[in-house]
Amino acid sequence: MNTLVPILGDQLSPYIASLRDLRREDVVVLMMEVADETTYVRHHKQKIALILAAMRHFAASLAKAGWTVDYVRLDEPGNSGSFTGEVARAITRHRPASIRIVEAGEWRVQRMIEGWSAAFGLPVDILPDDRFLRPLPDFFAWAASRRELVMEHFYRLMRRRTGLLMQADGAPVGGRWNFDTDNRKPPPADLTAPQPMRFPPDAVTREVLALVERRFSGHFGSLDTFAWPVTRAQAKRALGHFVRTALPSFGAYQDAMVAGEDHLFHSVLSPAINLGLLDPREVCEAAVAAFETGAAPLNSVEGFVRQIIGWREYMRGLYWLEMPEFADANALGADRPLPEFYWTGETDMRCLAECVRATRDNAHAHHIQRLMVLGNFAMLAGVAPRAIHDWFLVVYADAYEWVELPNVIGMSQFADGGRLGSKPYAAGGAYIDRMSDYCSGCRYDVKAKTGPDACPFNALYWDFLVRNEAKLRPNRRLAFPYANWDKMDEETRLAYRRSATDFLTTLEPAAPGWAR
Ligand code: FAD
Ligand code: DLZ
Ligand code: SF4
Repeated sequence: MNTLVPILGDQLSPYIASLRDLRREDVVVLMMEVADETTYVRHHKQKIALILAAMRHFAASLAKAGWTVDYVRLDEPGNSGSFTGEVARAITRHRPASIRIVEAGEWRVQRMIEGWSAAFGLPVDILPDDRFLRPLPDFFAWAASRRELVMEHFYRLMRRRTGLLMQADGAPVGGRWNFDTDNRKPPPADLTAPQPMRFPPDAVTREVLALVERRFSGHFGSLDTFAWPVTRAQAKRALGHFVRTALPSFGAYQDAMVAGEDHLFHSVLSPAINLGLLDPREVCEAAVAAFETGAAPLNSVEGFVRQIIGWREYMRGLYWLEMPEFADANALGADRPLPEFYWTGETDMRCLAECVRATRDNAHAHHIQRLMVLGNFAMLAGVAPRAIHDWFLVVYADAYEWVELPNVIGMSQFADGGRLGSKPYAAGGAYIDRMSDYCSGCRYDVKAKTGPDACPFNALYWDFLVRNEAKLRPNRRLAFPYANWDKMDEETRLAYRRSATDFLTTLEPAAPGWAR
């Protein structure tokens, strides 16, 4: 009598619920490298390599701990190419009495798993993923009790629930929930940042890198700089390094962007957290410990904890609340194809060229690059949400639909019509100029408003507001920009609209086949 325990590629946690309370002799763990997962979008090469390398290391660590692991490699003869096909083959090999699995991170895979009991005639125990701090039923109950979903309210609930940065009397440590006034500083001219810890590939990872280069040579991105942590031990070292070197300045420069400084003071831990190599709780606790010993200031530690117990949990809850309709949301009716430069980086707009370059080299970009440059441009230009969603899902090593989709469709594109955020994150060139050093080396003039040499973000911003006036003018949080538009004379308005149209007609649509 045994139990088959499939462990998916983003479930690489030694404390995963599916292995808990089982005797090693009663279990066969199944891990599957399958073509369907490596190609459902044409992931960045580093993303595939990271997942497969981490899976192989994790399987070895389970085997060392005494578990029986049946590991199916991508190029193994007979590999059916899908999770369901591999579970079927494993059933014929092991004749289990039941299957036990932790729920999938993605809707698509979860639907697949829900079909297994009927398909195989076996009991399938699907366990909640308790690596997240907020169980989904609790999130749904919270959402049902609210007229509006406000992240800040959810975050405060999570602070109280976890006790992180809370005083015994129930007040937040430092007397405030939010240190935004100390944060979001523009970068000073001489700002340099520590580099994240790099892990040279070992023999197992080098074998995976060769496989990826062979099978996925046409996919976006470069493998040259691959140095991700691929084991829990490495990820814990990367966490310690971040807390010591970057966390103290995390808050102040959270929203800054500097050409050539690809990571600034960000942790670059999202791939390890999303894979399961690091537990979100331990990541927060390490940051809080740094505050308690005086090694990092409260504004940085609070800002960092907010991202994890606030935004990360909120996004995941929203994903499961809104799927599957979420994936097709297009509240603003945007339909432009993705511009080709998102894949090539070939554009005169230095901010975009630099963010695409970092994305290609590192399979990573930090939040403000994703939101206020790459996402903002797509929204202002009216790119179809599906097209930009596909791009984001492909290009980042941390991209899984449960977190990518709400960030893209909800936060960055306003395609959910404001379910997630009360107003679009739309900005002209002045914002990018204030928060980065990109504009000084750009062929466009950020101060110029219209004409062929003016920063395209400036005219696109107004064009976006006017194009979407029927839907956006009633939004009270946009009263100020619409009032400014109303004050402009007809000639200025026409110049903005003409500049935007002229620019948009120069955009080359992406060749088919980059993403799917
Ligand atoms: P840090 O700045 O060091 O933040 C610490 C941690 O907080 C991150 O590791 C992450 O776990 C969490 N976090 C921070 N912001 C968010 C957020 N908005 N949503 C969820 N978690 C957050 N994050 C992903 O993990 N996968 C994605 O595919 C993804 N796609 C995004 C797409 C867009 C358009 C935007 C605007 C954001 C996206 N994010 C995504 C959120 C965020 O940008 C990344 O989590 C962050 O840049 C990862 O880098 P880091 O580890 O250095 O983060
Ligand atoms: C993203 C991904 C890739 C590229 N390859 C695999 C794989 O070969 N095997 C696997 O178990 N998981 C892979 N993944 C991650 C899965 O897509 C992930 O488990 C789902 O997104 C979770 O629903
Ligand atoms: Fe980007 Fe405009 Fe600045 Fe150029 S001038 S870097 S396009 S914001």
